[in-house]
Amino acid sequence: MPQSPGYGSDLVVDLLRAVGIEYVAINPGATYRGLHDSLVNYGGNRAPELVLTTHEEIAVALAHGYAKARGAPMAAVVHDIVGLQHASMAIFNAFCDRAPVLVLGATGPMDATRRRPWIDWIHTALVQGTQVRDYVKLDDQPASVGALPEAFLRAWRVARTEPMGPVYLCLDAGLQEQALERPIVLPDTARFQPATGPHADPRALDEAARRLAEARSPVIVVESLGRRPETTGALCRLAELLAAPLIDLAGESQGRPSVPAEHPLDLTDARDEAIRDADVVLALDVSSFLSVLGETDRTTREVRLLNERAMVIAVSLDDYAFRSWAHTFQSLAPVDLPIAADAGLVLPSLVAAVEDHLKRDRAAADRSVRAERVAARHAALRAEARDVVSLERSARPLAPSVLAAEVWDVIKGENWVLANGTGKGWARRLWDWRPERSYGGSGGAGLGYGLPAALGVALAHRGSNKVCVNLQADGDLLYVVSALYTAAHHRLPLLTVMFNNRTYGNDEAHQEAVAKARGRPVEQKVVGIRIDDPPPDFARIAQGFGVWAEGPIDTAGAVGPALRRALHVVKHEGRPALLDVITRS
Ligand SMILES: Cc1ncc(C[n+]2csc(CCOP(=O)(O)OP(=O)(O)O)c2C)c(N)n1
Repeated sequence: MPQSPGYGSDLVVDLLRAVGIEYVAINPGATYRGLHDSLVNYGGNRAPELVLTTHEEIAVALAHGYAKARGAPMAAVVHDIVGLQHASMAIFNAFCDRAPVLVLGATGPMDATRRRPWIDWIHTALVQGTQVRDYVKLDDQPASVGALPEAFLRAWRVARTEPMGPVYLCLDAGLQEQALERPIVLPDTARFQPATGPHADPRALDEAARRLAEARSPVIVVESLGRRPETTGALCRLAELLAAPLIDLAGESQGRPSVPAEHPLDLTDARDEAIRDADVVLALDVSSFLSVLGETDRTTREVRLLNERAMVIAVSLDDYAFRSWAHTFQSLAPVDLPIAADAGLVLPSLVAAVEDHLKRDRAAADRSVRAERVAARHAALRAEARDVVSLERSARPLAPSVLAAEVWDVIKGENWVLANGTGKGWARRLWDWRPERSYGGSGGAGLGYGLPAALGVALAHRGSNKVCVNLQADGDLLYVVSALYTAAHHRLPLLTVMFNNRTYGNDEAHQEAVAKARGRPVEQKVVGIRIDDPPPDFARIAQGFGVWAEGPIDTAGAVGPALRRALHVVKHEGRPALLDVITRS
C-alpha cells in the first residue's frame, strides 16, 4: 500500500480513516472511479471497507441502520445525478430520523474541457447538492483539492451535531483524479468534534419541575428519546418520582423506542385514557404532537383533541431543525412551556429539580396510589396482549400476534436486538422491548427501508454475539429485495422473519375505509393492492441470492422449529437467514 496520497481521492481515504469510518456502502459509478480505486488500492479495502449494494437506496438505508446501531456514521458513496436520485428517498428517511449519514457523491468533471462527450455532460449538474438540499443538514462541493479537508471535516462535524442528520459531499471527478503536486497536511480531527447540544434555560427548567411536581395527573410522552438509550434510566426515574404514566409514540411515528415496555408505568397502549385524564403533559423529543394529543378519524382525516385543558411542556430540538420543503416540522401545537433543548441532556437536571420540589410537597400518598393504579392498568394491558395470542393461536393465516410470540419464544434467551420492524406492534406488547435493543423505523415512512437498514444494524454488531432480528413486511421488502445479495455476499448474520400478508396491508385498510364511506363495494379494496397473484416465493427469491431460507410457512406449529433452524444458521454459521411466514393483515 502506498505510504502517501498521490491523488485527490487518496486524500479522501485518509480523511475517512482519520475520523474512524469503518465501512463505505457503494453502488459503483464512473464519476467516483477515482475514489473507488483509492479505497481499494490506496486504502487496501480495510477501515474503511467497501460494502457492495445493488441500489443506492440500499446503500443509504444500510448506512442509516448502521448509524443508529453504532451511534456513529458510516459513509455511502453514490454515483452522480442518477445515483443520487436513487439515494434520495433513503436520505429523506435518515433526515426525518435524525440519523447521521455521510453521503459522498460525485459529478463532472466540472471543467468542461475534461469531459467525455454525452455521459459526462448529462451527468453533471450545477449544483448537484440542490437535488437533496431540502433534506440534508449540509451539502458542499469543494472546488480544489486543498479545500477538501475542511469541507470533509465540516460535513463530518455537522452530521453528528444534534439534531443529527445526513450530509452530502459532492466530489468533482476531476478533483478525485487530480495528482497531488505537494503534500497536504491533514488537520487534527480531534479538534473538529461536534458541539455539545443545547441545555435548558434554568428558569424554564425549574418552572417545568414545579408544574410537574404540583400536577394532579401528569403524563410523560416520548417519541425519539431512545436515540440515546443511556437516557432511559433518567426517564424512568422521572416517571417514578411523579407516578406519571409513560407514553411512547415510537410505534405510531416510527421514531426510536424510548420506554422499556415492561416498565409498570408504561401506558402506551392506553394513550387516549392517560391523555384525557392529564392536567400536565411533558413531551420529550416529540415532533408529532397531534399523535399525542389528538385522535384521528381514518376516513375523514379529522383530528379531535383528546384534552384541551392540559398544560403542555415540551422539550425538543425541533426549533433547530426547521426545513420548509416537506412539512417535517408537523402541526403547530399549542405548548405552554416550550424549551428548545436537548431532552437527553435536560432529563437528569429535570429529575434533580423535581426531587427538590417534591421535598416540599405533601401529596406523596396520592402519588403512590396513582402509581399503583397505573401499574395495575399496565399489568392488565400486558395480560390482555397475552390473551390475544392464546385466542388467535389457531388462526390461519397466522395472526401477527402469534408470530411475534413464536419469535420471542426462540430469541428471548439470546442477546438479541430488533434491527427493524415491530411485528405490527406485537414485539412491544409481548417482548422485553427496550430502547437499547430496538432501533425503530425509517423515520420518513419511505418504504424500502427495512432489510437494508437491518443489514446496517447487523454490520454494526458484526463480531459481537448479538442476534439481530428483522421483522420484515413483504411490500417493504419488494422495493429493495436485491439487498439480499449484500446480506449473502458480506455474510451478514441477520435473522429475517417475514410477516408476509401478501398485500400492501396499510393501503388495503385505506381503500376499505374509502369504499365504506362512499357506499362502494368493500371487496374491491384488494384491486391494485394485493401481492398474491402469483404470490412471490420469498424463500426461493432469497435462495436465489444465496441466502439460507425456508417457507412459505402457514401454520403456527411449523414456525418454532423453522425459527430454530434459522437461528442456528445465523448464530453458528454467521450467515443471513430468512423465514417466509404467511400472516393475515
Ligand atoms: C416509497 C413508498 N411508496 C409507497 C408508500 C405508501 N405505503 C404506505 S404503507 C404501504 C403498504 C405497506 O405494505 P407492507 O410493507 O407489505 O406492510 P403492511 O402494511 O402490509 O403491513 C404503502 C404502499 C410509502 N410509504 N413509501
